[in-house]
Amino acid sequence: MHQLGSTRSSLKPDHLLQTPDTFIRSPLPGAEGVEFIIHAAPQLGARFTQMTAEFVAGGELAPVSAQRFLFVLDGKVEVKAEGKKHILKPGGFAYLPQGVPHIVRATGIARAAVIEKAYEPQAGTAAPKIVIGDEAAVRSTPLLDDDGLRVRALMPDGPAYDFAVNTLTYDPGASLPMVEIHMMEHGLLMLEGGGIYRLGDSWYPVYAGDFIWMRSYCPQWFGAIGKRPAKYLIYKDWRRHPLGEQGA
Ligand code: UGY
Ligand code: MN
Repeated sequence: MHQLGSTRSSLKPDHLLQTPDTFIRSPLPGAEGVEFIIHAAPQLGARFTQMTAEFVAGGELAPVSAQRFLFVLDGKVEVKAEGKKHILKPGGFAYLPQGVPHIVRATGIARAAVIEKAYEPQAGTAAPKIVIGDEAAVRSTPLLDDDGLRVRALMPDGPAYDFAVNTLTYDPGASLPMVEIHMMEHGLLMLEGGGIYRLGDSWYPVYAGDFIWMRSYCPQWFGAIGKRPAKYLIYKDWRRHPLGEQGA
């Protein structure tokens, strides 16, 4: 249906709200049977890429020179690495360190969030390891003692890992306890429910399916509204000195 030029999507210097009505699909070299919605990329000002990969049966991602994180949204995706095969269902996730050869292939129609980031090595830390998991099996912790806002950390929390991916689940009416302003940038995919997101000096209604990019220091706050919990998947760069490796 024609929206006569209106959309909830908004691009500002410190954030992007990208709603499904504005998604454009594109192919990428070497990926067969996959279309990509490229949400965040260096062309936007981001230091990582975040895409939604839409697979037909047998669709396969191309190799990448960066670290890769995968979170299955629909269908089944097979990940082969280090001689093992893993089948990921919705909520299943995989972290593939930079330089680890792997195959990501859908066994039927499937969708997955894909995050890629160049690894920032840190002298004296062990190399990161492959992670395979299921979001539902990850123990949640309340954010700052608020039982209405639960965080699940999908990446290990060691110095080897230079980014985090978490899910945040808000009961209706729960909110971030403060307006955050921080150095880390975010890529965020709304998975369930909705609410109001403050980004910079703007307040937006947001729903499942929306994508948000927040530049470093973008003021941010979220409150969940509705009859069911709101949940999002959120990436942030993490555990690295802003001026690059120090003390080497
Ligand atoms: O981890 C975070 O910075 C997270 N609390 N930010 C957010 O939800 N916008
Ligand atoms: Mn934040």
